[in-house]
Amino acid sequence: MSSTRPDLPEDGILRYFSMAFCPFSQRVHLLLAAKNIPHHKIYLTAVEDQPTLVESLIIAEYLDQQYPHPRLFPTDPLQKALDKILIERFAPVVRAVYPVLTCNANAPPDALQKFEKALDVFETELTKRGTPYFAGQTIGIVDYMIWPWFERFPSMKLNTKQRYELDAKRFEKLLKWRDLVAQDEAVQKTALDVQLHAEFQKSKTVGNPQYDIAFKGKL
Ligand SMILES: N[C@@H](CCC(=O)N[C@@H](CS)C(=O)NCC(=O)O)C(=O)O
Repeated sequence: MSSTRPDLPEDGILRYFSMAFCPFSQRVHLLLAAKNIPHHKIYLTAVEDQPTLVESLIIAEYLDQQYPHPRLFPTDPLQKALDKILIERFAPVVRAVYPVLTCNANAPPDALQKFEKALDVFETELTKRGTPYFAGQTIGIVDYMIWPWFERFPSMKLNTKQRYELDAKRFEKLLKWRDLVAQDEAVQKTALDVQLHAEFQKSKTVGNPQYDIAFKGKL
C-alpha cells in the first residue's frame, strides 16, 4: 500500500502525500477531513518527487484560507499570532518525547521529565483559556495541530517498561480535552488505533518498519 511512484490522475483534485504513521501528515489529514476537501491520498515511505507544498503548518494555513469552512485559524490577527506561537511551543514536547515514543533504547534518562515540563505549558494555557478546546467552545487549529501526538502518547503505556501514562492530576485539563477531541469527527476519520501505533514503533525499532499495518483490514 506504499508506493514511491504512484500513478496519478490529472483531474485537478488535491493530492495528499502522506506516510500513514506520521503525526505531521496527520495534521494535514485532519484539516482535509474537517473541511471535507476532496483529495487523493498517496501513501509513501519517502518522498521522491517533492510535492508542491511542504511543512504541515504552512499547508494547514493554506487549506484554511483556500477552504474557509469551517474556519479553523482565528480571524483576529492577534489571536492568530498567539495561537501560532502556542503551536510552536509544542515543538519542545515533541522533541522531548520522541525517543520514548519511538522506543529508542538510548532515550535520555530525563526525557519524560522534560516532556512533562514542556507539556505543562499546555495544561496551564488550557486552564487560563477556561474553554473546553484551545480554540474556545468549538475545535480549532491549536487542537488539531497538537492532536496527533495525543493519539500516540497512550502507546507509551504499551511500549515502555514503566507503562508510562500521563499523570491524571498534573494533566487533568489536558486529559479531559483529550477525551473530548477524541470524539471529533475529523479526528475519528484520521485515527489509528493505539495498538497499531505501538506495533509500528516497535517494528521501526527493530529496523523493519511496517508501514502497511495502517491498512490492516482495510485492503
Ligand atoms: N516540520 C515538518 C516535519 C515533518 C517530519 O519531521 N516528518 C517526519 C516523519 S513523521 C519525517 O519526515 N522524518 C524524516 C524521515 O522519516 O526520513 C512538518 O511539520 O511537516
